[in-house]
Amino acid sequence: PRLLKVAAAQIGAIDRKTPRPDVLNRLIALLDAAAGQGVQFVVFPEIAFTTFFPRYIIRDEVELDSYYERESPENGVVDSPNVAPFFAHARQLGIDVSIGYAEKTPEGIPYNTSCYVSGKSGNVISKYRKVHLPGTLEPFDEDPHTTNQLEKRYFIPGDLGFKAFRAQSLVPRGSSSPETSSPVIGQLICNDRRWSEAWRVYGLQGVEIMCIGFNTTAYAPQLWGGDQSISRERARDGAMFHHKLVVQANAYTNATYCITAARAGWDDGHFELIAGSMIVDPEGHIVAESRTVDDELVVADIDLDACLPGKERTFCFAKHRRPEHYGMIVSQ
Ligand code: CDT
Repeated sequence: PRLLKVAAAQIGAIDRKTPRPDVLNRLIALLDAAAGQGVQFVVFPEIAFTTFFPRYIIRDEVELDSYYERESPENGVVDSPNVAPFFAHARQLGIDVSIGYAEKTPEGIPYNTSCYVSGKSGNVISKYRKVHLPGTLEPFDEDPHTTNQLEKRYFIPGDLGFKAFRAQSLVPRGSSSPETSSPVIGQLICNDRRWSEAWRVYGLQGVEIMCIGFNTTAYAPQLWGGDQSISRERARDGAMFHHKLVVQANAYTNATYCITAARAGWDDGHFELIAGSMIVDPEGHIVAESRTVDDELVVADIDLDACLPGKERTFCFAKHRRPEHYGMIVSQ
């Protein structure tokens, strides 16, 4: 067996005006809770250090710029005082983390990004920039209570593709050879999880743990299509159903574990985000999930070797895939 203890760190409500140090302290408290339980790796949500700002039309450039992070040229880690103590703490505890943030490159290009940082070295081992940006460029209206989804306005689509990597800093218990026993990791961000093409590209690279942070609006009929008169309860249930459906199904068809971490709860008292932080096994079963919409750590012991039956039998790509018939997927 290749045993690891892993966690999803769910983060509850963050308002537009919540002070940044408050969020930082909550993230650090979740790291401490993880260390207390012997967790080796924690997945945090998409845009974890602030509220989910793409829901607002923000015309004040200073406020807008305050949501983006710049990276240190030395080791790729975000070095702003609002963020750096998080990475320093993870390193102190020796915990690997995957966490999302709004990135601004030195050239000023904005991406919705997630980095994987080693708890041993404190270095960024890999980085992913969200490919599938949902929503619209223009707001539906200027009503401050309207849930907009303006990611196409505030980010450009990621340019790094879907690059799996072996996290050699994450060594299964009892193993002495990180080169062969450490997990193959993939990262997706929120809306990406609805696109099976993205999962398959990771599946083809032998992914064993898919990490997905998300902010999923519970009630936004103008975004989710279909029934415009849907009740809040039915909309919330539907959003949760589709979240679980895509994660469980794609974990199964790619024979991989998946750790999903939600930004959840009621931001500003009226923007509701679903919870649904969970750890899903390579057969598609949920092995642990959140019970609240608040800050919460979801922990599980996993055995990476549980990916083998799916990869060697039902979904042995070398034996059963028929790529000669899949051309339309990349030509259109
Ligand atoms: N953050 C994010 O990507 N949220 C989207 C909402 C989609 S709106 C149609 C999601 O897929 O959960």
